[in-house]
Amino acid sequence: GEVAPGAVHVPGWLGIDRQRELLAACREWARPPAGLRTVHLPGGGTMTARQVCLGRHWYPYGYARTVVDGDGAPVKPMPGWLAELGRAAVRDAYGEAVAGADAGDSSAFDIALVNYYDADARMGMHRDSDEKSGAPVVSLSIGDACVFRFGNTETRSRPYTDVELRSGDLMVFGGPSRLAYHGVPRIHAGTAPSELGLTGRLNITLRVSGLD
Ligand code: MD5
Ligand code: FE
Repeated sequence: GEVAPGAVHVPGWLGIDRQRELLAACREWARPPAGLRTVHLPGGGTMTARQVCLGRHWYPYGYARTVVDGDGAPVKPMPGWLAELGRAAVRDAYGEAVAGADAGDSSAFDIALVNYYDADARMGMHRDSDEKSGAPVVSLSIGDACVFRFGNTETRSRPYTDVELRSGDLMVFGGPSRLAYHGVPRIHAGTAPSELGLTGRLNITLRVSGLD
C-alpha cells in the first residue's frame, strides 16, 4: 500500500526461496576483504547497524570505490541480477499509477547497501541525500521484523508514520518521498522465519548513484 506519495509498501514481495538466496549472497558479501564493517560517524560515535556495500562504498557522507574508512580494499561489484531485481521491484510497486510518484531513471541501479541489525541496533532519523540521482530507492527486508519510521521532508520529528516491516517486504521510496526523513527505532528480536536460520535483520537498499 501507499504509505505516502511515492512511498509504497509491498508486504511479502520476496518469497522464502528468494529470501534464502539473498541471505546466502549477503553472507558472501559480508566476508573480507571489503566485508561487513562498523560505520564510524564524524562526531566520534558509531552506527549500531553494521554495513557492507556493493558498487560504491558509502561513508559519512559520500561514496568511494574503495573502503576508505576500513581495510582499503576495492568495493565488491554490484551484480547484474541484483540491479535487475531492483527494476522489477520498482515496476511492481509502481505498477498501478501512484499519485505523485515519478519512477525516475531506475534503469541503472549501481549501488547496494546492506545493513545488518542485531536485536539492539537502531537507525536514527536521517535523509539519504548522497546520491546524485532522483531515482527511487528500493528497500528489501529479511529476518527479524522492525519498526520503520517514515517521517516528512521538513524535520526529523513528527509527523511520522510507523510501519512494521517483516521478512520479505519491499518498500520503494520515490518522487516526493525520496528525501523524507526516516529511521529504524526498534527491532522485534526473534521474529525471523525459522527456516532462514538468521538472528537479526538484514536490509538491502538498491540505489542509483548518479556518479560516473
Ligand atoms: C533500513 N536503511 O531499513 C533502511 C531502509 C539507510 C536506511 O535508511 O540509509 O541505509 S532504506 C529507507 C529509505 C531510503 C531512502 C529514502 C527513504 C527511506 N525515505 O525517503 O523514507 O536499513
Ligand atoms: Fe536511509
